[in-house]
Amino acid sequence: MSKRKVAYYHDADVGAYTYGLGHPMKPHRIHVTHELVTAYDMLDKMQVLRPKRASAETMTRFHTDEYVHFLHRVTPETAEELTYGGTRFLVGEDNPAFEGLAEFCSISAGGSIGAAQRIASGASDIAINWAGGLHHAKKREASGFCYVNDIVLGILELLRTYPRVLYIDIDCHHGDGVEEAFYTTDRVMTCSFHKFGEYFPGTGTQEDRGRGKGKGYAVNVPLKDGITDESFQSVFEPVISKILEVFRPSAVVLQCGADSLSGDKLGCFNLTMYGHSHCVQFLRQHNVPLILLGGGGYTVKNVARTWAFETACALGIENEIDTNLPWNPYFEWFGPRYRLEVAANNMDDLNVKDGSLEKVRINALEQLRELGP
Ligand code: VJV
Ligand code: CA
Ligand code: ZN
Repeated sequence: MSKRKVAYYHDADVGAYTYGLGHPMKPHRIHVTHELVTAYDMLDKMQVLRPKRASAETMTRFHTDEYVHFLHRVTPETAEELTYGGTRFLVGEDNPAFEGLAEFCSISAGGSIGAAQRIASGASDIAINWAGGLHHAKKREASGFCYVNDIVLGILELLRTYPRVLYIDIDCHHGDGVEEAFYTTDRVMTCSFHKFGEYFPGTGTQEDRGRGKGKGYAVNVPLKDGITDESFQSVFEPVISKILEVFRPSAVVLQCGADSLSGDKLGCFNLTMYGHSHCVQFLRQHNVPLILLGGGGYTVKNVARTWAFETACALGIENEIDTNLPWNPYFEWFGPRYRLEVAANNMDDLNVKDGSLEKVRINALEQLRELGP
């Protein structure tokens, strides 16, 4: 398999930000991922770049001036007042006003915008930003641990060069912020795979397909608990193949949310590291300019393992990776097995029990057939 030029966006400070005690979202996982990528000697095989931090003005390409101004001004002390008692901009415990919030957002967004520029200029074939993928952020409001929508900003950057961009989201949650941003355009197709049914954010049925010119260009694949590698692949491959055929994207953005892995603290799927990474391998094979982003993922060790392995997949060296972890600063923490693996568990796959997976696949393919060639 031919080699790809891979750009890896990383800011050494990103792991130091914290959402607060007990909050499931831990930016530290990016730092642990980076330590594994380093220990596996991948850095000298890629273009390692520190993202230029996104300015407030850049953020307003998607967000309102008022909201961006708020993000740059708010502190833990002024949050109550500036959110009008938690009714505007930040609502509830999911999105605390933590110290360094605006800087954290500028690193995450800067990485995704940089990745888009790097791809569009042709300097790289694949660009990676594990600090990105914050798909719930809305135009005028934070949501689900996400404040600035780095994905929307990255796609807007790609649209300066490319006629059509495909967005794929394998995070366990629905990619609602990205879907909403491009709901009425036929230049961006969004496709989210997610748990649906009494689960955050509650959107993403197969009836939601886009509006106006965008009708048919939002694809939703609602799933149930316990989906395995085999089941996931049986819907991912045909749906994505059909999209590549009918939409012919000039570039692809893949949100690699790792809460779809088995054993995630918030997720409820049963994917192994290999099932998750298969999505990366599948798109790399198709030889289309590709951006890999992070997203959810709440069992930190498994997130780091999987994103490190997916970095190897981008480089095409996954077969040379020793599944016994090399020495690294977190080695002891990866015990008792010290391995690069995320195993499945014995939970039921509710998607196959009642034939719902087959229905969902047929439905999605039918929607895409209508776009024709
Ligand atoms: O389900 C919700 C919303 C509530 C209100 C707020 N409480 C805390 C939880 C229920 C209805 N929010 C989800 C948000 C999930 C975001 C996923 C983000 C991504 O992976 O898609 C992309 C990065 C939710 N699930 C679990 C929690 N919130 C949660 C939040 C906490 C927490 C424990 C669980 C916030 C603070 C603390 N503990 C201390
Ligand atoms: Ca998703
Ligand atoms: Zn998620």
